[in-house]
Amino acid sequence: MSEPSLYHLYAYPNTYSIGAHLLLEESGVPYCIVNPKSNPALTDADFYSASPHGRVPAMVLPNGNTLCESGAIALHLADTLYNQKLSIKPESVDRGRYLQWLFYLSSTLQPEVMIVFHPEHYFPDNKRQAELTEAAQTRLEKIWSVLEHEYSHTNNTNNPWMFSDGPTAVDFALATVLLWPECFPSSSQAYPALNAMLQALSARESFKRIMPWHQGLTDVAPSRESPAS
Ligand SMILES: N[C@@H](CCC(=O)N[C@@H](CS)C(=O)NCC(=O)O)C(=O)O
Repeated sequence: MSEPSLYHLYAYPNTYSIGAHLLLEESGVPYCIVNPKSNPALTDADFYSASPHGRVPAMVLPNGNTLCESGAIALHLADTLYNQKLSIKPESVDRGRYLQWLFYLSSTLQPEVMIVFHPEHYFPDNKRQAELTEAAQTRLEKIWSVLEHEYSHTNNTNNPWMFSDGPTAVDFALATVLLWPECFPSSSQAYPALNAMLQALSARESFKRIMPWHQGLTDVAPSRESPAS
């Protein structure tokens, strides 16, 4: 691949790439989407040097450094882009809580999501896969109630985001999973605050711009060639 002069996001539609894609869109930086399964210019060696497990999201930053793991990408982009508007700054009293929930999404929520989508990674037979999936769904219910409590507890009625000054990387990372009906029962009345956050996100231009590709409605992945004015 040629020398990076912009952010290259390795992404497949409707995956953990959504959070990073939203951050790039929101911040207005030049970026392009590289789908490792359909990009002839990308070698396996390039992709695996950025993502040792061959997973998305992964990135090549404009300085040529690579990055993988959705949580690390979210933290890094939010801290370095858009005047840190999508981050909780290190000096803020809320920084610890921000990190807590970012890590919670990767280390408590994500393992259950992985089981729901890929029980075959854990057991070969259908019966044990079904039992494991059922256990993961029960654990997801607990996770949704913890997050619902956090969103309803910390926000006033006019603010759907986790923090009071607007959306941050945490909201985008969480929304990625809320979009997956296999994991989150958005029709349930049990999670009004989480649904309100998802609704607020759906109204944003960044979301409207990227989701047709993630939803399979177009083959053209939205990218940005020059900085947004
Ligand atoms: N821990 C990783 C998980 C990423 C992940 O599992 N990505 C999936 C898509 S959501 C993937 O690339 N799967 C393709 C594969 O495993 O070959 C992260 O948070 O970035």
